Amino acid sequence: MHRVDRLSFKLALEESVAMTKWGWGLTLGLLPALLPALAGAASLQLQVLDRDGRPVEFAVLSLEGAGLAAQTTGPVELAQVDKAFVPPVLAVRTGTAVNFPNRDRVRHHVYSFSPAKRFELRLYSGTPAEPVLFDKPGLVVLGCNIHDWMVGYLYITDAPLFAVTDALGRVNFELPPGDYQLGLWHPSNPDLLPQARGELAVGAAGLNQSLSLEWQVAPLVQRPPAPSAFGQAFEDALRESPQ
Ligand SMILES: [Cu+2]
Repeated sequence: MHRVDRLSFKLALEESVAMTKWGWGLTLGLLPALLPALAGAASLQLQVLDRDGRPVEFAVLSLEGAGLAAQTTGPVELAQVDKAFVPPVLAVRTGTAVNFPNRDRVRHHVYSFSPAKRFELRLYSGTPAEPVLFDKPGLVVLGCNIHDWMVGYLYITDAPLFAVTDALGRVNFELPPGDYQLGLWHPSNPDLLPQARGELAVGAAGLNQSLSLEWQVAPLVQRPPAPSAFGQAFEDALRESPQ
């Protein structure tokens, strides 16, 4: 009895795999017709390096130019994990709502005093019921009232295309060949201001370009400062005192 059941289950499974394969073939065949805008897309690969040639992670690269359709952003989140903002840099389009889930067992109190968005999420656990709407372009620096060392950056942009560099300092855009104005922002930028990086001519064969910053970039760190001797003695005294 058991064996028969298993056999029929296996047959059903094989049938569904075959269906999936067939389904894929059909989908792939239809894709070019459904996405005419991407038919002539070229690949633009950019890599950001610092003065010493080290890859720069968490740089925001943005592109503007005629014929670029604005990319849509779905629901977005910027979490708190191990008492740090994750990711430490998030780029979103103007008008995006962002959730700030707290994945720690301690509570956080997230705030910003930046002109692009002043807000405060009072001491909380879990995910606040309402996301925060970022309706003006600009930079929003995030902090936590409880953990002074936590710092995060929300880069809000009107640019139709943008991306944040990975650990190798790289981003990759698929876009129609053309001329584009490139913008670059990173928390190490002087005065936290974005930089215009000139025009890029992307041909049908695509473009692979590296961009060098004129300064050194240290990795972003969100960790409590090492306790001083006094601080440590204070902590120890707290731990030993009867509650
Ligand atoms: Cu906190």
